[in-house]
Amino acid sequence: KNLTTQLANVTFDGPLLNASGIHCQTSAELADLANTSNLAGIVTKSATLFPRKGNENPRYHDLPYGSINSMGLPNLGYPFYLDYVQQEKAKPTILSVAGLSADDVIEVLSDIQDSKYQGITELNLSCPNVPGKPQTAYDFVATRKVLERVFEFFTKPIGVKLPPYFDLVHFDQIAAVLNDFPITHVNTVNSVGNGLVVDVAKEQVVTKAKGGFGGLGGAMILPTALANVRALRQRLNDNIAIIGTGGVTTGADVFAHILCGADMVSVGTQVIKEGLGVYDRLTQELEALMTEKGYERLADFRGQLREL
Ligand code: RRO
Repeated sequence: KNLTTQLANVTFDGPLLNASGIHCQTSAELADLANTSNLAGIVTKSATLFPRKGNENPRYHDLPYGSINSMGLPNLGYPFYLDYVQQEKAKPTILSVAGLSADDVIEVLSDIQDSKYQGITELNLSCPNVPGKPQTAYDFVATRKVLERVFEFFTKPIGVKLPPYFDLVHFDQIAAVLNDFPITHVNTVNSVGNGLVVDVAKEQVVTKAKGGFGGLGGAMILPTALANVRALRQRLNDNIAIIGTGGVTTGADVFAHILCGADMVSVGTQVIKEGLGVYDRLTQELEALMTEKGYERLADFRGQLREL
């Protein structure tokens, strides 16, 4: 099989990535990803202007049907990750950055622009877990404003990480904004923000920050993720690639993301549940399914979802 796929100026050996935030915060974790077979590229933990410890524990909780997290953007600060992506040679990287303000974003991206890094950057406009900070990409005016500022000076490949949308009008609105800018890709979806998991035995929440409200991931969000990949593929310019993220637990789920139009697919919660061996299993399952269906390459079925 030929599972190669393209994003911006980069060819990846296969479709699978780690979801940002998953096993990608420290040098040791990033080294593990470099050594993980069938992981075609590495996405770094969203990095901010200054290092952050993140929210108080507990801040990640495993569920039978997924996960809830309220990490609060813990990271080593963007210079660490910018240095890392310039060292890493084993596989392509995507440098994820986030800001607590538009000014922070511009400062971080200015340094990336001035650096030697020629790889892909991804601007996270959708972190749900910083107390007092809304998810930027739910504000279409604010999103347009920050992208206008970015593209006044930024000439390297850059995409955006989006939150899930739940109304067709919102897909129209975000696509209308994004189609006005030379972004390389969108990564959809971030966790489903501000869910609330209730431990009935204890009569309490399961994560500490924000009164227990946190981002949902894993199997329970697969239909939401697929809807976002599909709806954005139907609305975005052809030259904007899509990374499908959300709810992948099997090779069939990877196939479904690609069928909805994803160029690449990233895996989060299931890596925490199963370990880094998940990428081998997903690849075997995807290839078996492709064989069964008579497909040789991802382009044979990408975006080909049928309607009734
Ligand atoms: O660190 C987090 O709490 C976090 C981030 Br930045 C994000 O983008 N998505 C998420 O589920 N958690």
